Amino acid sequence: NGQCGNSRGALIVLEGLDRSGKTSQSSRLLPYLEGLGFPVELWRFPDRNTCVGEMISSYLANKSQLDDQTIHLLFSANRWEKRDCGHYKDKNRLAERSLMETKLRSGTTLIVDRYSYSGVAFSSAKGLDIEWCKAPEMGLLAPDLVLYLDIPPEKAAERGGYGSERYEQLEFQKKVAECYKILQDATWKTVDACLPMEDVERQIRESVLDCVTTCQKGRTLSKLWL
Ligand code: Z5A
Repeated sequence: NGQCGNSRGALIVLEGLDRSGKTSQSSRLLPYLEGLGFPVELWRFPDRNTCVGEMISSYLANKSQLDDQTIHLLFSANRWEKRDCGHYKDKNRLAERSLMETKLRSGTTLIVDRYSYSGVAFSSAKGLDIEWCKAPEMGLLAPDLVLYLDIPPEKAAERGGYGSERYEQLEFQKKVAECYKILQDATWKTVDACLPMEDVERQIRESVLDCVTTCQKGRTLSKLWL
């Protein structure tokens, strides 16, 4: 779907089970790329700072109840609203290019901690149909690179233990891991997340540099699952 032939930033997504190290690694990646002179921003989903994000946060903290379909659509809406955030052509019409796309095309690399794959993996692990789960994600921008931080659920559970948030249970995380496997495609790079932090970081840096360089040369920007 993409038509871009120009230099741009890369859309890099980190995915993986709870406690796999996504937040640690994305916050290490940011200063690394900045240090090399690349414009870069760190995003994360869910973004709990929007109205939709507040509803998600309350659900995750078990302070509110929603049916599985509704929460799935809210997670997805949270990605769509960030995509469009604040970019209006005039007061009635959305800009043709989203905030995310504008950033990428202006040369900013986005490191994104969780994206649509989390949405689909967590909801399909509850038993929702995978194609139904993918549908509201279709048309969002497709990542250039998905770094999947691979860790056995048992090992992840040992890291600091699970808190009180919904989904932080071993049996459920096992199902999520199975669902993630189904979603893997050519943009995925699996990283052994059991290694020490610095070794994981080294593997990630290599793939990210490759990806950022390719996007600078004008890699096509495409849309997810269309
Ligand atoms: N969810 C959903 O259902 N649908 C969606 O569309 C989206 C999300 C986007 C909240 O996500 C929940 O929302 C999440 C999925 C669901 N539920 N679960 N499970 P979140 O992103 O806000 O929360 P999280 O994913 O649970 O983040 P987390 O707990 O912060 O995990 P992490 O970022 O992968 O790990 P970390 O914070 O970097 O590290 C965890 C601990 O491990 C910490 O003590 C580190 O020091 C340690 N660590 C990290 N790496 C290593 C290595 N290599 N060795 C040893 N120790 C390490």
